[in-house]
Amino acid sequence: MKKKNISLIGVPMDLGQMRRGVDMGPSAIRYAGAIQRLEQLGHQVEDLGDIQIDQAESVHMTDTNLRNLDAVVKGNMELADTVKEAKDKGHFPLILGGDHSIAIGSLAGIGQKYENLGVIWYDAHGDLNTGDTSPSGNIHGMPLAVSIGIGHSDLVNIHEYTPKVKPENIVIIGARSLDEGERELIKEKGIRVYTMHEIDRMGMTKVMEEAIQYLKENTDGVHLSLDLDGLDPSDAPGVGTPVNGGISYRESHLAMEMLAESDILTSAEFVEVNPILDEKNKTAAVAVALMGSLFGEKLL
Ligand code: B3U
Ligand code: MN
Ligand code: MN
Repeated sequence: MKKKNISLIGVPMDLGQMRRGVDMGPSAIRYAGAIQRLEQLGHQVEDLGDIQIDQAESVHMTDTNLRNLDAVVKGNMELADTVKEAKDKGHFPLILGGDHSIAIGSLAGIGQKYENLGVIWYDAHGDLNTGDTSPSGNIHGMPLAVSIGIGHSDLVNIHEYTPKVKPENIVIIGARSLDEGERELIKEKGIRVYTMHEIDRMGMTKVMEEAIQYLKENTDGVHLSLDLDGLDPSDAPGVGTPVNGGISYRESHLAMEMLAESDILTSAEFVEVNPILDEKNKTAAVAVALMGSLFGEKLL
């Protein structure tokens, strides 16, 4: 793969859900050796530090079904600015979460640079809820809906354009927990989804071959949004909403290696690492190992 100028951006966001600790994700991933791993592969890494996020204790609830809406909007606006600046320099933004609500800012910053941005959403969940369909009010269950232009206007209109990505340019991989409203949206918008059923049936090789070929033919840049809960909880226990029956560590490495080979990615994020729920920083270490494969590490 081509050597990249990577801009690393930490987002200690925990306001998109209710469990504390996911705000420590960026430092856990740095501690697990992310920067060294990328530099060893020959990439240039510029660590931009962390985006400022309000402390949960000082955030006041507004009168909506969206928990911590204003503070989530604020953090994502700053993230979108930083991501956009990195893209303007021709860098590869690599964003470390934080809960998955940060994908709203990531995609807002990236989306305006492409006519046809593609997105790989590697996740146990669809993250396609709105304030009306959400069972929890947690914004980390909404970022994909927001990015296709559906949801609260304060979220949808960050950087004053919408949608950030077209539904037909999205590929969801690893889904096994979808709410009713999410299923309806997937059908209505024709979003491509490889659930665990397809992964079991076709194998990860075929899934990734199809996904990569589709995105190569139809998009002009691809963002990987990797939620660690896409992996099985036995491999990635440090996440807020684990769902059994997930993608294995090995299948995930294969997926990352195939993405590296294709060299289609133009940005990526790793989210939902929660060190408080983890076993000795195992999940952050998994994230870094997967980053290695994603950025061109080979066994031989
Ligand atoms: N779909 C549920 C649960 C959930 C979504 N994303 C995560 N959990 N990590 C919701 O609350 O929207
Ligand atoms: Mn998610
Ligand atoms: Mn998830």
